[in-house]
Amino acid sequence: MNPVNWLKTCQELGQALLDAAHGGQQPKVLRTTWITLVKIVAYGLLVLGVVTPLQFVSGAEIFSVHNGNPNWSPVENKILFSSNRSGQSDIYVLDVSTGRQTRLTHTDADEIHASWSPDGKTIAFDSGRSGNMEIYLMNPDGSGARQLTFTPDATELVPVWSPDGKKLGFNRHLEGGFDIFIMDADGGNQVNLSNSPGTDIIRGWSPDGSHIPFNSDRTGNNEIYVMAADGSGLQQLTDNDADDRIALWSPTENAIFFSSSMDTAKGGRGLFAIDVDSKNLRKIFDSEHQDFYPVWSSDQTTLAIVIREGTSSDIFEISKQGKVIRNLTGR
Ligand SMILES: [Ca+2]
Ligand SMILES: [Ca+2]
Ligand SMILES: [Ca+2]
Repeated sequence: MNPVNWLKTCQELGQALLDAAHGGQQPKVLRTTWITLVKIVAYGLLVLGVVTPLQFVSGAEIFSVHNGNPNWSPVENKILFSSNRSGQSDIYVLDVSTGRQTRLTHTDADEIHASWSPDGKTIAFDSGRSGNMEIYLMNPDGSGARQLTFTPDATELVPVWSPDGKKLGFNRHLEGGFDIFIMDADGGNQVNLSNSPGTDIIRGWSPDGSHIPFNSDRTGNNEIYVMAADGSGLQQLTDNDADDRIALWSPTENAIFFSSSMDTAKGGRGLFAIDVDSKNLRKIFDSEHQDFYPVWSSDQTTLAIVIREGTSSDIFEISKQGKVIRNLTGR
């Protein structure tokens, strides 16, 4: 590979990494590439005498345990999430009432994002078990996995169910970035909805299924957008220099909740809500750390969020008023 192509590949993988990195884990192939790049840079600093050998060795610990990517069941008090506690990423389910955590996938590959079907009877998830990230379905106990996408040359991430349970939205990495696709729940009729330069990422649908909120860096900076579920009627909601991503529609108001680096107390990331019609913006939550993933509970009374502190992350339950209730995944 010539240096120009190598650099381009690194840039694409770096972008893919950023878009996978929202408080969860990165696909193993991306993480491996990222670690290799970090090692090359670290070795250069070591040779130049900028870092000591001890600092060089401890750099291996920069990827520690992440619990992230929560998805609250629409019908039960249970949260799907991903964790790399076994050495690579798997899907777990947390019973919020008892605190019991159960591992659902048992592969050497990464499973990162999972989503309950509206009736709670099927889980959609992404996995690298075929050698490349694809979209799968499984039963709520982790049995009966079936593959929906078959693209050895493309990365698919973050399957999310439409509210009627008939469609799945997901992100597919094509030349130049991720695009938002929808398909039937059996994998048929795959359509590219965003079809734009840059990276577009879906995390969920509007509660009535008519619209899709998403983030896109098509202007050169991540902003929050909304489009109709057929891809028409594109509307840009945020316009700022901050990194805005992880757009999730509130079930209780006509507003999109998201994570942003704008106007945060300690220069990290906070959670915000923007009204779809008026574009009025308000801050929901701002810890001293990096805050991601404002996911509503099934009874719409609390939220599960991800707080990343340093190099690890956990899932916390917070009140609607932005008060931390408890750490759901911390030991
Ligand atoms: Ca795994
Ligand atoms: Ca694929
Ligand atoms: Ca922005």
